[in-house]
Amino acid sequence: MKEELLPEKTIRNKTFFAFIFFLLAFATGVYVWKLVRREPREQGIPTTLRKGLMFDESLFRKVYRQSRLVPTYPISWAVKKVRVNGNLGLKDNHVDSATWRLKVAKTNGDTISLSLQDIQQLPKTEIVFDFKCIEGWSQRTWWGGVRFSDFIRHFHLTQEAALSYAGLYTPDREYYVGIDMPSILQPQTLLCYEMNGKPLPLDQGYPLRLIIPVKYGIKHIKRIGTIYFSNDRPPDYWAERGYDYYSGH
Ligand SMILES: Nc1nc2c(c(=O)[nH]1)N[C@H]1C(S)=C(S)[C@@H](COP(=O)(O)O)O[C@H]1N2
Ligand SMILES: [Mo]
Repeated sequence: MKEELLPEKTIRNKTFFAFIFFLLAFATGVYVWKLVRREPREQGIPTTLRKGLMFDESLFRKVYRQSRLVPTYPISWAVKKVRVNGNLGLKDNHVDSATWRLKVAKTNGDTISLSLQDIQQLPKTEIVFDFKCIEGWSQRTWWGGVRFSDFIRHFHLTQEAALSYAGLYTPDREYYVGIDMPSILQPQTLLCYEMNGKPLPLDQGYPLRLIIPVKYGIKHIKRIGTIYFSNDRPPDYWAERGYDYYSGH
């Protein structure tokens, strides 16, 4: 049988068109990149890229289920020496557990003031999980405290929990986070007062911090002063500096 060879001219034409196509694709890529770079910036990020991040985030929220639990481990698997990271809002080294109060702003305008004992009289929950920081490290650590959802029920904050977000800040308001309600009500989220079976060290948020295993470290605010609730996104220290507001993993 005679082989059907493509005529030389056809091959030359095809090569030529492939080359032109490649050139156009490359030029388009460079052009789009230049446009994006010239765009106004939102928190230092060009708006188009920012929109990409927002899209990722909304997708994440849709996929997320409140019932999703992070893996947990036996206490003996927890590290003994827990890393300290971030000290915003922790300047005061003289926190007195006798006079310290957690303030909870209710939707009717009232503020309730709770002592450490008020919180510790609720059932204690302990967890060992992989604490992950966005800087790229993770540590298997052991924490104890009150389930946030138990706290809501015990102090009759059901109207508050019907809103979309909880906001938390340190007594000096230097560090603050906003958390979507499904994540803060997830059963592994703790108002935490113990680490490795002992009261929290000062630099780890004494007397009370948030442990929220479904989120990265930035959301685990140390030394909570005030908790409030709202349908608008509460301000968030690291989201204001360009990090993902949701910060789930
Ligand atoms: N008040 C306060 N809480 C904070 C921070 C901070 O700077 N100030 N840093 C966050 C970050 S980025 C991480 S990774 C964790 C670290 O918690 P650890 O010091 O107990 O390891 O705390 C979070 N909570
Ligand atoms: Mo972090």
